Amino acid sequence: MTTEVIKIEGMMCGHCQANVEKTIVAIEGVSEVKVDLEAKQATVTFDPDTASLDAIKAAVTDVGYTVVA
Ligand SMILES: [Cu+2]
Repeated sequence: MTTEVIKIEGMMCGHCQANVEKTIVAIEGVSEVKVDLEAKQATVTFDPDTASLDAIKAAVTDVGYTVVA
């Protein structure tokens, strides 16, 4: 398991936060995700053999948010 922090722009409210969490946790290999609205970041724990950081970032982008790091 590895834990990465992703910086996300565009989350305005609790709905956005829940949307991003739901999107990331649905990815195979992801075991835990915590989205901090104030800090504009998601802390994601995943199995790097199954999920990739690129795939997680792409999924966040797909639902309409901007991954900045
Ligand atoms: Cu929102």
